[in-house]
Amino acid sequence: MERRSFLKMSAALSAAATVSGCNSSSKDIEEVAPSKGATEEVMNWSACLCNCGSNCPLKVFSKDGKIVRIETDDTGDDSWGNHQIRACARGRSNRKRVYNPDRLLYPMKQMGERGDESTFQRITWEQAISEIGSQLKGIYDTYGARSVLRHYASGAYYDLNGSNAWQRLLNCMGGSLGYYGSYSSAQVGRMIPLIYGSGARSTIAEVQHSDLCFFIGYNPLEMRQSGSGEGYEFNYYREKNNIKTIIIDCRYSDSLAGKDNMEYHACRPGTDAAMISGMAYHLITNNLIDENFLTTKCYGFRAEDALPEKGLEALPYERSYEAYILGVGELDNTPKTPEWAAAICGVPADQIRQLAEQLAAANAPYIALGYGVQRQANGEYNVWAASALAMLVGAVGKRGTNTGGYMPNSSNGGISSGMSTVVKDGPALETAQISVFTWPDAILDGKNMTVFKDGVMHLSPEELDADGNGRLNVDIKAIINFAGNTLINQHSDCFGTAEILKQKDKCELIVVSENHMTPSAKFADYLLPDSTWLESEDIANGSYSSGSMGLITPMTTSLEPLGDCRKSWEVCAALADVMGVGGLFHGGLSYQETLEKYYVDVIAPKSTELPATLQEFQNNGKLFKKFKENSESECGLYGYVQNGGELATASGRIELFSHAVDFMSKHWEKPDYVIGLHIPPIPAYIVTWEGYEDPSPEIADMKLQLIGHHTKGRTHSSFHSVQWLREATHDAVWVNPADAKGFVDGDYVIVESLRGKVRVKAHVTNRIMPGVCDLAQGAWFKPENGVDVGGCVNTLTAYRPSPIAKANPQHTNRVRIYKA
Ligand SMILES: Nc1nc2c(c(=O)[nH]1)N[C@H]1C(S)=C(S)[C@@H](COP(=O)(O)OP(=O)(O)OC[C@H]3O[C@@H](n4cnc5c(=O)[nH]c(N)nc54)[C@H](O)[C@@H]3O)O[C@H]1N2
Ligand SMILES: Nc1nc2c(c(=O)[nH]1)N[C@H]1C(S)=C(S)[C@@H](COP(=O)(O)OP(=O)(O)OC[C@H]3O[C@@H](n4cnc5c(=O)[nH]c(N)nc54)[C@H](O)[C@@H]3O)O[C@H]1N2
Ligand SMILES: [Mo]
Repeated sequence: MERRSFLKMSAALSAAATVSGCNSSSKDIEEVAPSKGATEEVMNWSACLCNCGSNCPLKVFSKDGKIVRIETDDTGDDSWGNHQIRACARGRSNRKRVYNPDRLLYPMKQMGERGDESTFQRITWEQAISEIGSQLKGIYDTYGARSVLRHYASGAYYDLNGSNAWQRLLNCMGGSLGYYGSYSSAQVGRMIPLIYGSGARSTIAEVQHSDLCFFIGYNPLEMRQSGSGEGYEFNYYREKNNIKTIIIDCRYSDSLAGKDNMEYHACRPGTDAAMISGMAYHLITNNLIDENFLTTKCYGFRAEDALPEKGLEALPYERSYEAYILGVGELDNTPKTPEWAAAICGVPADQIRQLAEQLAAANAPYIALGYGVQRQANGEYNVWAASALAMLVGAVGKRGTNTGGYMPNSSNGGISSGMSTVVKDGPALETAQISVFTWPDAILDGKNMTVFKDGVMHLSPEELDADGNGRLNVDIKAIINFAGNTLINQHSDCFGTAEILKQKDKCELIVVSENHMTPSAKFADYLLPDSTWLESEDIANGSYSSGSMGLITPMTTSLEPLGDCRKSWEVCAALADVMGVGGLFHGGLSYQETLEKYYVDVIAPKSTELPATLQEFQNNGKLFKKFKENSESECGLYGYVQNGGELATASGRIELFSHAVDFMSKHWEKPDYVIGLHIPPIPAYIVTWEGYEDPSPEIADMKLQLIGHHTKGRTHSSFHSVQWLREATHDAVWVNPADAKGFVDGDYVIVESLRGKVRVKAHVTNRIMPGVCDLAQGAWFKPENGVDVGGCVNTLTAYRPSPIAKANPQHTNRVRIYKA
């Protein structure tokens, strides 16, 4: 598709142009969409590429180059396995998103202080490309690839365009500072390989063989909403097979609401490992454990002999998991009775016993942990504790089970997708990685970040001492932020992070590519207006959580990008030319040619049923859907448990005691905010800063624990500015009636933590347990006189990396609430 020239555009759109480069009126901006081509209504397949785990296909109907309406998938007969992938309210609101008044239309340069929207100045693409190109090249030349970060950002799940294009550009220059983990699942992603030797878990389809779903903070019906997502699939099997389901959550989630055969238990945030320890005590002392599984397949339940061939010394009983639970271990001498657990987690002791009994009685319990439970100050240990629960009852590697500490995944029809960012014949790539969450430290003092203090990984061997410690030695000097709001809104401590980003002598260059004027966009030095999904040609895959139904969508468009928006691939290709790596980046091919080649090389080979060329695939006008029947390979660790062999853990078995973690507990530095156990080598319950049990005087009047769940009204902060969705789901802090002191439902209140204050409406409801409150994450940070009137939960959250993964503890907060 031809992109119109800047001159032509600026003449046509001068009426709509504003200094800030986005429409100033509050009306939708369909009027700035150019009239073009077909006066007849046409339909193009496109997709909703937000990060909910399912790239739902969309039928985009347009006329005169403007979207007139959006429909969702209506192909197939809608029987199971041939079902329609119907988009949720967010997917259906995409017309509003494209024409939203805050849509960015022109490249802009910050002429004042970072964060100040009023001092952006509109510039040409030519200026943007030449200035960014020379500054970025200069940073590579002066500080090296390790000083450049392509920031974590999950806004657009394209195959070819988007983040892949940006990473490809950086890879042409020698790569960039890497990060491990994601804001979603950093703790679980770090822990599960330590426990199981791999990312072991089961697909959601495996629940069909289960007789008991035991979900800890797993909320599939709100966070997997697609018509072919894990939520739909779970509910299908749950209803079909009448599977008893138990959900442990501090919030009565939509996964529970109005369903039969469900049991709910309210557990305080960050205390699941205590509840599980109480269950473990009951299981052990009543001989309800799977002895054979624990002794043959697991390591560290009781004492272990030395394993010299693996370099492991003997494990004395007092270091074992059972000793910890019975109160005769090295960590403490408290038996973890259900009464002990109840006082911490809030689930009554007899309910804890009854939960243990139900689990032991089930044939194939499917235990799963939502990611919210690991987005805690002790997240790693909630993961490990939930895994321990599965081990105790032998609910691993048997049809119908999961591995406990992990959220289910999807087979996605057996077709995965996604463009490789590998550059053929490119330079060697930087290997060093920090945790996804610790980039502010790397801006302020990356040089002194270390393996043992900050969890730095993959330094070169000569940078490490004999123990394996070493320094990063470089500060971040440039940030590329494509399709992310984690610079401010989705990271912790918005006010604190803003102060770090404002220091231009620290990070010298911030480039943001966006569709909307988000809180993070305001911190750009250069703000690049991107075309939206519906204005782009690409291939969309089914993303990562679309259940058993695989999907490939030929994304075509009859729309021109609004204003002077440009697709990222073209921007990166132009930057590559300026930086002297154009040949490596594009090899002389246009975007269209690259997409055609990508289709032939990567997509077409996925199935003989796919047409040979992109053109045929697009002209067919059909989605490619492929349902995969569930098989034993979808059951996590089925091979190890049923057929034997060794896992890639230190002991070769599933670990209830980890020597690798024990090494960390001995060598890693303890941050000054840690108040409980620091990196114990078994799945113990850890008392944390700002957890239920934190006795610190500075939070003595902040009695309420605060979480921020993922709401149906947004995907993170994406869609926040879409008014339809703000009307459909109301943002408010959920408070139990027992905690609503001095205010009533609907009042404006101040929610205050040590980091700052947020002004929001209160929703007084029994759906949140007493002592806990919930402000759904993703609302946009909007400071006014030192108070965030936008209602962003991250104004309240802390930048305190978790113990092992050094990750985001954003559901661990203590606050007070009072009438505004
Ligand atoms: N509608 C919608 N869907 C989404 C997203 C979205 O923003 N909106 N985001 C997508 C992404 S990227 C991700 S990573 C996933 C996120 O999925 P999750 O991380 O699993 O979602 P959360 O809402 O953070 O947490 C899930 C549930 O855990 C509960 N919870 C929080 N802390 C605790 C705890 O300590 N113990 C227990 N037992 N329960 C707890 C919350 O009340 C919530 O109901 O969702 C994806 N899907
Ligand atoms: N307190 C708290 N904070 C959290 C969480 C939590 O549970 N609690 N959850 C965390 C999790 S799980 C995640 S995954 C992160 C998510 O954090 P992010 O990855 O920052 O996700 P979004 O907030 O959705 O921001 C995506 C941005 O991409 C933009 N975008 C969308 N499409 C395009 C495109 O085609 N081009 C360009 N250039 N831009 C586009 C959108 O406008 C949006 O501003 O948040 C984390 N933050
Ligand atoms: Mo996420």
